[in-house]
Amino acid sequence: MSDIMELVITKNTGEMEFHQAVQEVIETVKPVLDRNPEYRQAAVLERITEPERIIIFRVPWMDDQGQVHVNRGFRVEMSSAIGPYKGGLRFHPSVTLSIMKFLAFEQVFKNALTTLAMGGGKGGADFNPKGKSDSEVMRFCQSFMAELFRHIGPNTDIPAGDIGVGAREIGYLFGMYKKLANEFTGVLTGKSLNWGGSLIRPEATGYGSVYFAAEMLATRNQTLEGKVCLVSGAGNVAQFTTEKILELGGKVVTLSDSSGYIYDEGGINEEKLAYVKRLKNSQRGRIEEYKEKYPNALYTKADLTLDHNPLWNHKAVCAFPSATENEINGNDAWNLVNNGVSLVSEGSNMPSTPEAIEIFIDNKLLFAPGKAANAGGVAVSGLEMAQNSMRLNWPKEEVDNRLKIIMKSIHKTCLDAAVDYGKPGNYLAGANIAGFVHVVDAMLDQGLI
Ligand code: NDP
Ligand code: 2IT
Repeated sequence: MSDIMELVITKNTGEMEFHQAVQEVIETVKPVLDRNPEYRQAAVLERITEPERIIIFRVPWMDDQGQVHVNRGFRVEMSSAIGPYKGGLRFHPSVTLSIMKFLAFEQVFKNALTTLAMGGGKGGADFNPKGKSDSEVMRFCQSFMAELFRHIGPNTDIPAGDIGVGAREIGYLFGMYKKLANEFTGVLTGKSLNWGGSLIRPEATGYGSVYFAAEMLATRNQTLEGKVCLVSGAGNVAQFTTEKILELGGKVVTLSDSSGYIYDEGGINEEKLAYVKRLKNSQRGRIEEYKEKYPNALYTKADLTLDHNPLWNHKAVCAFPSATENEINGNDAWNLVNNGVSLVSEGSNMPSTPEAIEIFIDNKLLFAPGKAANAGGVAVSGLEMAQNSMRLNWPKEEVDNRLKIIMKSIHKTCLDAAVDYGKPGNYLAGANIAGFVHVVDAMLDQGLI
């Protein structure tokens, strides 16, 4: 193990997800340090693995019965080398400092790949929005923002959504920020359309992941037409990934939530997808209900005692993990390979374990790491910030076009960096190296800060 990795593990005891994200980057950027000894002298690895600032705070709130609850809120401001801190907020019971730090770390390189001026950050709370009333969610969001507002701003730190934070939560968070700061600014992205949001922002992560997949397939003279795809998750990213795959002629046969997954051999068509959107976004129901509406589908309950996830064990050509981290382990990766999957585009952040990634790369799959494949979401957040600054809204076609151009450019950047460092076709190395060089060069320009 490298000295720097030992240092990161010692200084961040027990933060397994953070270690995992750092280890991957450190391993892939080693050739960059070997070629540029001045980077070592400037201790760039030590600097980028130490967040610029971490804010941890108490979030007390009252439920509908008058019972008080306390959650823990976080904002990790990882790097402002190329722009103000930018990244989502996650509300999920599994949120820990380690999860926040891994996500903030990934965000730094992802944002650099978009070519927009955004540093990296992430935040959230160990709050579970599931089963809570709208009023409870509102009170939680208001309490969360009552502390966060003093640390963020349209030129300082601009949060957005992530797991458990969608249009409803962004609305409540924005309302409280506006009241406390007494200003109406683009301090959050993912806002609703009628008060400052951007067209295509809800679609952007999923669409971007599919645009990236289409670019990868084009390098082998293929398209998505007729290809069977496995998609995990049933939230924002999974829904719009499915929508774009259908538009490009592919067939989606799976979707999931944390309770289980459905397999619909006939394919999830537009009508079925519209049902899933209603089920998940307004009724806040479970994916299990899909099989009551469409009885030909099979539902399998999640079983955490298994050493694999059966969702990844179906005949298919493409896989789009779009739920959460470490959702594809080594066994799942072998199942994917043995079922004929030749492309994996990571819509979620760090969905593949290091073992799974090694299997994908050894077996020559087209493998797009999350920081490249899912960068479309934050890219359109950047476009939302630009529109807010100008106080105008671009039409849908313009934003979608810019998203396509950005995903195409990230794809090329990854391939070029991979070739430059002797790893042709390795998108993981390419994404990490290109993002890293962009951020580190900006840090060095700005002196020892
Ligand atoms: P949503 O909250 O909209 O949906 C998340 C989906 O994943 C739900 O179906 C949820 O199931 C499932 N899920 C969440 N946690 C777990 C878990 N621990 N185990 C199994 N299933 C789980 O979130 P998003 O779609 O926005 O986010 C999905 C992924 O994409 C995350 O990794 C996020 O970081 C990443 N991402 C999101 C972006 C965005 O713009 N929203 C941008 C880039 C990346 P359930 O309904 O049971 O909770
Ligand atoms: O992981 C991510 O890139 C996001 N959740 C979106 C962040 C953003 O600021 O739009």
